Amino acid sequence: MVNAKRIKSFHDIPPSEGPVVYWMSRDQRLNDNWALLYAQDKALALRQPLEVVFVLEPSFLGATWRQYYFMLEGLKELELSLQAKNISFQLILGGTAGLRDFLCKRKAGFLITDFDPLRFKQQRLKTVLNSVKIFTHCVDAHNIVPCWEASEKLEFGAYTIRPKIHRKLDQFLEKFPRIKKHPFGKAGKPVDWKKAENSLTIDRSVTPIKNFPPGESSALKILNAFLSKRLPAYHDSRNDPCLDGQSGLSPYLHFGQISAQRVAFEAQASDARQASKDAFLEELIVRRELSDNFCFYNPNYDHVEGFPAWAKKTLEEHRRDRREFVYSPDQFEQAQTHDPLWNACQTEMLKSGKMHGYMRMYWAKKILEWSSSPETALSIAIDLNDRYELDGRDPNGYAGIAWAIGGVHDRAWGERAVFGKIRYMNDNGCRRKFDTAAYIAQNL
Ligand code: FAD
Ligand code: FO1
Repeated sequence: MVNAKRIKSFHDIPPSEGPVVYWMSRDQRLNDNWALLYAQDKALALRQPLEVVFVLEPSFLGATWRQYYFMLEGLKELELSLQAKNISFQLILGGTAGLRDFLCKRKAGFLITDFDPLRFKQQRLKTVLNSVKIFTHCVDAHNIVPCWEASEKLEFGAYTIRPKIHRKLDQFLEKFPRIKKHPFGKAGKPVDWKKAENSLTIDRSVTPIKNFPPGESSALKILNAFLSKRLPAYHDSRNDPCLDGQSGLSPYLHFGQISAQRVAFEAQASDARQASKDAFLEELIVRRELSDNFCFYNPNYDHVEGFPAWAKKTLEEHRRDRREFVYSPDQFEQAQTHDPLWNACQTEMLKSGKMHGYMRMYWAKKILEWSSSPETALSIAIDLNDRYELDGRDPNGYAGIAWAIGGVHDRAWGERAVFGKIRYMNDNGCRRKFDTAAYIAQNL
């Protein structure tokens, strides 16, 4: 049984005869997926087939071939693992209208989808609910403590959401049952992946990244390597971009190819020292869920209007400050600033598809410093992040950039030019923390 608090219900009408459809989007995996488990529970109780559908958008918030390739390869693996469980998997190419047609044609009786706080995804769900009268449930299969259970409002920072999450963690850190071989219906026709690829209207010049093999089974291998080799030293190494100290899981978490709850279980059970486990679980649970809270309760999560009042005021007061350097979006993109450290971060992102977490802060803050306005800086940072990072267009990205440029989840610091009271960072600070010359040499 799936915890009822993970579920939100729409359309107060009873399920009707017909297959149970799981509209998968954010949680692209077979295992440890509360939305899929819930859909199977319902299909078994109603003695109906279970059908998984994925609405493939021809373009999605600036994503390029780099991210689509990663996603499609993961979905190909998923199609096979669902088939082995006698669950059909369909890719829908006609957007939400295509989904509506599918639901009508299949005479679906119950629609289940996974939760996503992003505006585009919330809007897409509304469009479907307005166009088909079908019993619909939305399951938060991404967060450990469901977003609406963690908090009912926009939180100020990690310090306000942390106690709320910790209070409920035991309640939601439940063991996952396994998906069973489904006894009703049949696996269905194989997906035409070539047709799917050809339907995309994206920029293909940003190419896939070899170092991140896509899919659920690769995600597990990366998790296991992290647990045995890097988690023990995580507390000391995670903030040094010259060391390979982070988990490398963000692309897999972003596409839901691994569950954060599984990662948390395995990290808790590992024999790494407690300080490292605590530091990692703080990022994985508290910081990640804080980002979902930010996007869910603040529809302006990618606009300056979404910054806290004190930050908007101070940025306004410094709007006309003289900038020593002002770069165009192209100069930023091509890593052509005067600062080798910044150019190294940008190059790391262009080439590896994943900038080190510590450098992301420096990278975004310098975009604020060297742009003509906070609005321009925010838009450049989001565009570059979403174009090149494998984990881009994620609540973590919107929250991280809004933290760096707009003081979200932070407090006021000493006042200075351009930044006002927004926390400042410079290369001297970086030099005190790690070997910046080595990082530059690694990436330029
Ligand atoms: P690990 O250190 O191994 O952490 C494990 C997981 O914890 C991460 O995968 C992530 O889910 C979560 N996590 C870690 N740090 C944070 C954080 N600061 N905030 C929220 N969750 C966190 N993260 C993205 O997933 N996508 C983005 O597009 C993104 N853009 C960012 C932009 C800026 C300007 C900043 C400051 C941060 C951004 N982050 C983003 C957050 C963070 O830098 C990455 O999640 C992390 O570096 C991913 O690497 P990892 O999985 O190896 O991290
Ligand atoms: N979700 C979908 O339901 N359909 C898509 O076609 C799709 C494309 C896509 C491309 C890049 C990317 O980074 C994410 C994409 N997602 C898509 C959504 C993703 O699964 C996440 O749900 C959100 O980006 C973050 O919550």
